[in-house]
Amino acid sequence: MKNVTVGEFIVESQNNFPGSTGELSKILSAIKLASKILSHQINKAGLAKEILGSAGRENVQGEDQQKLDVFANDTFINALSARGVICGVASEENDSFIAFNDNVNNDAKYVVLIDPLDGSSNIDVNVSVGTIFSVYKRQSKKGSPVEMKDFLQSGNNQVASGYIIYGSSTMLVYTTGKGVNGFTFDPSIGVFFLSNPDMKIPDMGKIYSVNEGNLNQFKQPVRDYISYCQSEQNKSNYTSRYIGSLVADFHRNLIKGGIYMYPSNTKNLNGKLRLTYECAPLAFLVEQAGGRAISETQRIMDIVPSELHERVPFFVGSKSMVNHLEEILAGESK
Ligand code: AHM
Ligand code: MG
Repeated sequence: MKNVTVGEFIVESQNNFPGSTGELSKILSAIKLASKILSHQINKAGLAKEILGSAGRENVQGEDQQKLDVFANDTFINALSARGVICGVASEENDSFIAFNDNVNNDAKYVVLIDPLDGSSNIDVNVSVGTIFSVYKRQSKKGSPVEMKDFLQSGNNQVASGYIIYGSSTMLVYTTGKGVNGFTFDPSIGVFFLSNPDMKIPDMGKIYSVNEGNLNQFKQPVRDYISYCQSEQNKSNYTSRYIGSLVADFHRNLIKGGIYMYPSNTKNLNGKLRLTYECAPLAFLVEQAGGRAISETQRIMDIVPSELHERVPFFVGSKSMVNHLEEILAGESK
């Protein structure tokens, strides 16, 4: 197979859109650059003790920030602002959005939402972590300061979304609304190569992924679905896999087929995951790969966030599995 780099692929895809200004390509290339820097840090985390552990402060959701959370956040924001191609960014690690109000960025038409380092509590034990991002066109007037409404758009408005998984190898997987493509990083030459063209999630899989430690706190329909997967009659059709790192769980299920669930529970009425930084980008991507993503009541992509750090119950994966769960949630099936 011809070795296509992500840079070549981005340029080739841009040529398929006559009149394209190349701004989206520059955003993707800024994300690519930041991910290489972060990948390098993550890979040597076990050796460089000064980058492991807590940063000694909490983020807006009251979660302990790791030093690598802070490093990842700064790296992505600096890479994105330096290219002058977005007018603002909202990050899971910041209280509010950051407006890039200098002359170069203010004329830009895109904003980025990002979870710079998802699953960072897994870093200290050498388990895969990830970055999740999405790109939207601003709603406010070009040239004016970016506004909250630019970041609170329904997932349907996404122009691009994707993730980077820092696993046994580092991969960048993204969509611009024309299918999903995956690129694997070759650290010896510092380049991402196209390794998984036109990714499709199997319509049905064997894997269900959920934190079963919370089982007794889930609503009855979700418990019914899990019981169905565990039942004697289904024991050879289903198996459980849960890493506790969303990108890694999602990536495995995308390739093998499966369903990932973070339901509401009695402690967290909207679950744990964030609509804007985690659920909407993965929903766009999974739909582009032929899968589905829903909350307990609706399609994730249709939800208009009312605040930046909004949480939502999240069920994502193979179409037939999500359809089945949806029927149980709606009381139409057992
Ligand atoms: P984070 O954004 O603070 O890293 O939290 C999100 C992570 C996901 O990666 C993962 O799927 C989930 O939290 C695991 O939560 P739990 O430990 O409750 O199962
Ligand atoms: Mg996260």
